[in-house]
Amino acid sequence: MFRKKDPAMAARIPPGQHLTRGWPVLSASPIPPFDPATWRFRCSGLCNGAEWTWDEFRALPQTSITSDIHCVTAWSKLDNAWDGVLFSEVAKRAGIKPEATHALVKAPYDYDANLPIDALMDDDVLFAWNHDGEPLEPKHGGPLRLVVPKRYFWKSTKWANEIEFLDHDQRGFWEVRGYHNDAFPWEEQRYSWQE
Ligand SMILES: Nc1nc2c(c(=O)[nH]1)N[C@H]1C(S)=C(S)[C@@H](COP(=O)(O)O)O[C@H]1N2
Ligand SMILES: [Mo]
Repeated sequence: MFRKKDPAMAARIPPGQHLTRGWPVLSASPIPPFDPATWRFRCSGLCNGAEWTWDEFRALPQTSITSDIHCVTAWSKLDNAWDGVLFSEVAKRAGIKPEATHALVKAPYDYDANLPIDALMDDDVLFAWNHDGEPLEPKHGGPLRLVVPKRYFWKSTKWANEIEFLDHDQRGFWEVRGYHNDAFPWEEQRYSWQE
């Protein structure tokens, strides 16, 4: 039910945000085709290197996390149940090197989003294949998307298929187009001019 005036829920809505019904779709590209036979997830840059097929990736240890979504276009959606694998688990298996301080999480059509490794290693950051118990719909990033609950939702790369580990920060798709590098919703870090 949509309970706009529930104080406990209101306390979970950052400044300038409102609750949405449903789940809006925001995509800067078409939906990439997904073929489980040819799909690969790769780790590049400052790590030993890794590559998983879809079946191999799905066999990684599963975690379930419920978290809130805050999109910079001002909608928030509470209590999303995600199943997937922790970013930290993937990074560990890829043999992340100590020099890695940042990463870009990438998708087809040149989408990427940058974050510090510390942020990505948080225990609520995962690559999700299910939402509310159902396989993630292609329009929402299926088969696999990153979920970073503590940042605006553009940091949560849909159709994620690569992590590039870096020893410096490098702005991603929206971060070079006028959006904030850090993107904390509770600080309303929306635009790069605020930095
Ligand atoms: N690959 C990719 N990931 C993306 C985007 C995109 O255009 N391409 N849009 C981002 C933005 S701006 C938001 S708000 C969320 C939207 O996710 P949704 O469409 O599932 O609501 O995905 C983020 N991840
Ligand atoms: Mo967004």
